[in-house]
Amino acid sequence: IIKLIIDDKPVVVEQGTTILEAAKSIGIKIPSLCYMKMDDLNFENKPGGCRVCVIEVEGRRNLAPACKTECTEGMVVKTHTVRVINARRTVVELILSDHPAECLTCAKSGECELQELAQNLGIREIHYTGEQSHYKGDQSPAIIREMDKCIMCRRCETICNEVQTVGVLSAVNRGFESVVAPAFEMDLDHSVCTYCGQCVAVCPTGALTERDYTWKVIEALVDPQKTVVVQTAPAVRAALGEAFGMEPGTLVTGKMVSALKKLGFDYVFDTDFAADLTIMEEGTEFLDRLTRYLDGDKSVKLPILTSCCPAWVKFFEHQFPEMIDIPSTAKSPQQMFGAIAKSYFAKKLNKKREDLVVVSVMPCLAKKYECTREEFAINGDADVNVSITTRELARLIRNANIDFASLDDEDFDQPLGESTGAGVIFGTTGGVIEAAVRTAYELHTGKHLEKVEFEELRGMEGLRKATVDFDGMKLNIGIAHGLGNARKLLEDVRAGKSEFHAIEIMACPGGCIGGGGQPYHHGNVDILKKRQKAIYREDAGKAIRKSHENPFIQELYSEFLGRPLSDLSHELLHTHYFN
Ligand code: HC0
Ligand code: SF4
Repeated sequence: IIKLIIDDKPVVVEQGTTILEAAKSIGIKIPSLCYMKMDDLNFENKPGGCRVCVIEVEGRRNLAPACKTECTEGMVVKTHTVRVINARRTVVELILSDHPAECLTCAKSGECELQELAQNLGIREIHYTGEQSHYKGDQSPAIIREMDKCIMCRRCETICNEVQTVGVLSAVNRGFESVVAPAFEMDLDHSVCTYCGQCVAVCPTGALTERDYTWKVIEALVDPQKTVVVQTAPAVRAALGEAFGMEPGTLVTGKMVSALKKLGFDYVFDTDFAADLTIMEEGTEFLDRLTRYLDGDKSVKLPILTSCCPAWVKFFEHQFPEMIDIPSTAKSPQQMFGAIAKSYFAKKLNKKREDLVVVSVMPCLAKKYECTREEFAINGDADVNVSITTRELARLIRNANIDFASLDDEDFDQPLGESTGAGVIFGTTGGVIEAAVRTAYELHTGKHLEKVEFEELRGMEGLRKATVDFDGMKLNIGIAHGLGNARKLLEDVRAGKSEFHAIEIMACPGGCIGGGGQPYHHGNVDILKKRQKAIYREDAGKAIRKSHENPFIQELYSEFLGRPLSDLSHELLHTHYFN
């Protein structure tokens, strides 16, 4: 235990604590730019490069970076002396001297950590001039890289390498030429990038942003020939409010529906409906595989892996190509929705599939890429035409001058807008498998499931396991979020050491609530936890909480699909993977 004084306040900390963390523990915020830490998610970036967090330690001649300096007994620290502030201003001015002055039009304006810092330090003039460096950027279907705006904080590199273990981004070249890029500075879409968007989620500036498709949506909305249908992902409702200044964890489902109707969508539907449909297909597939496996059928493999997260799908296609027969063949809810909207629903409207534009609102960047995959189109007409993020929806709402906070709640349209609590919890890590268990239990045992909450499947631990009792049959379930954690489970499967019957994997830390398209969390994991709680609240408030009890899902099967895994279900709702 170590005692020290920071800005005249006494602090007691454990050995090894940095001054930055010690100050934070007593409510003193030392500004930083490269430093970011998210405890529960195993993410820490502290290259000590930017020097914005410098502080003064009594008795020491030089200023010290708070993120790299450990507390020692009796230390006296000042975090905001004139000397410190002047040093910070110099540092930030130097960074700005090699940064494009494009704040007025930058996608990150208003949420840029560099901009905020410059404002807080009162910088009105840059005293350092000279030629600015220029780097190659690129545009993929999901992510835009504008490397002139990169400040070499290395957060993207750390999250891509250490948390996601994808390893696409690293610093190349030296000195003034150095830049964070894929190997050989190739474009992201030629690399093994999964489009998880976690690099975008932690980028402090506008160097990494989502590819914005809001104009594509507006074009569709004003086209009188088109019927425009929108679907909203489970995690969006638990975060959209933040973009309008609401507390993290505020549920805005009804206001979101209302805003979408005001924007002019012809039908406002719910991806959660398709999540229920996914459970019907994936749950049945699981039970089928399990029964055959238990009967000794050697051609059947377990565990089954969930397949609804497109970044995860891209990850295993690149990294575990010999195992592409293990994940469920069920399409993701986004894609199931598109396929049903452009067949079953188009038919109900008496329209051709090309007359419909399907827009999805997702917390995710990889969904932008998923909907462009060839197998999800017929004759060049994609099942889902445009995918926008929670942040882009917020922009559309502001664009249209809608006062979000004062909107009344409205209900989704029918029939593709009705969902159960099981569909809602897809938005958080552990939710997909919990939803699957609720349905698989009843289908397998023929018994009524009294308690639908499976606490053992919930939480924020990166890797979790639980055993669920199916009336005497013990099912081992694994859960991973973050691709590095997924890799660990997959390596066990490859080595034949996996103890699991079923595994849920989500690429983003926290699951979709932590998606790369959500309002920026700026490293605050509490925000993710609040969103997670909100998701479980929405589930608890639903009258129906098991996917197979959704009356509109039942109708879809009786009117159209027949039964789960029928020929038509296979054609519309299942897919295959590529290596
Ligand atoms: Fe998700 Fe989904 S739960 S991936 O995180 O499965 O993006 O929210 O929409 O498709 O439903 C994202 C969220 C979805 C899909 C669903 C799944
Ligand atoms: Fe890495 Fe994900 Fe960013 Fe791609 S999107 S570079 S995989 S962090």
